[in-house]
Amino acid sequence: MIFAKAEYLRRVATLAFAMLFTAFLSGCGEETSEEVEAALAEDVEVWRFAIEETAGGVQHAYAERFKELIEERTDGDVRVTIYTYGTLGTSDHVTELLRMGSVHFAMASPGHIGTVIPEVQALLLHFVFSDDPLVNKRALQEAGELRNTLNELYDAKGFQLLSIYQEGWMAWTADREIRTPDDFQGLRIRVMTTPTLLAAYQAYGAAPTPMAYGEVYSGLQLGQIDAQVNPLFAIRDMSFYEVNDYLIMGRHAPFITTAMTNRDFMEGLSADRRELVTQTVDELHDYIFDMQQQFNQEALEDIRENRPELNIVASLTDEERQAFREASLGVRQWYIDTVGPTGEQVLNQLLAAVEAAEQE
Ligand code: 6CS
Repeated sequence: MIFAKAEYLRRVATLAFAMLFTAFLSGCGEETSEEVEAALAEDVEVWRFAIEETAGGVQHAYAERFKELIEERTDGDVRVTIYTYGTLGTSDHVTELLRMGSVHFAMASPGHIGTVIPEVQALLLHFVFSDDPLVNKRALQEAGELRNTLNELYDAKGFQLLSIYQEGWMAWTADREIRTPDDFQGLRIRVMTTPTLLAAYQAYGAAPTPMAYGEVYSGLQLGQIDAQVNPLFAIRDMSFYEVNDYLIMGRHAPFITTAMTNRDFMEGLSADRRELVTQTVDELHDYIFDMQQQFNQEALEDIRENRPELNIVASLTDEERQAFREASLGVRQWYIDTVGPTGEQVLNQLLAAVEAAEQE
């Protein structure tokens, strides 16, 4: 009951914030983006693309390439403006702005959009993906049953799902070494905002704390939390390695995100433009897979160089990972019980897609 009230208040606050930004974006407020002003003066169509990460990260690389290709292929008739993390608020705000049509494209990680589309939380469960990122890439790229179900779920909320891709293995930074689920006992680990992530870490005995991305650094610095979990490039870009003494690569889950557009906006485009968007995001699969690999490799090197005294566990042993795998299995049932039959369907379709990709 208390949770329901807190969730209601959170949603009201998000909506109020999004309405404020919509006024700002539609020109009632003072438009600050020089790029948008120039585009309006030239009578160019502006597509707004909001991402959940800072400049230089994986989502930024995706949005930049999308911008480059769209502008080139429309001979400059379309200008894509990218809004990096923070400029339009948190991930929840960005999702609301997309729903309202104030931005046209956005990234939505299941760890956040799972509060709006609960079924997508299947992508957050630990040890459901392959140990091989290339297998996961194939599984997510396939236009199979999983994709059809997710398409419908996004559509029902006013979105169109464009792409699902990996951003690299999740890694833990903490105030202690983590090698067994026992090491998580009482650990206040920051997680993204969806309930499945709370359940995932409670299963290890931790005390997970949902928090917005932008608050994690100060949360660690001020001792409000002891740990957090993100891919290496994000740990570097957000400087989390400065405020935790341990970095542990558990390879328990890849960080997955989704690219989406406002459904009405997409339907309002000409058939050619719709095809252009679809074709462009399809092409970006290979590009972003290579980029995230490169970003994460470079990030580990940068982190080592910037903080040589950081304790790095580059890989848990197979036995250590097996203990986490076993501790995580009960969360699948929790997810099914909480999310319901469509959630179960999504989980089964995901497991089947990974299995099929593994066989290829
Ligand atoms: O931890 C988070 O909240 C964020 N992490 C990444 C890597 N991307 C976006 C997400 O919001």
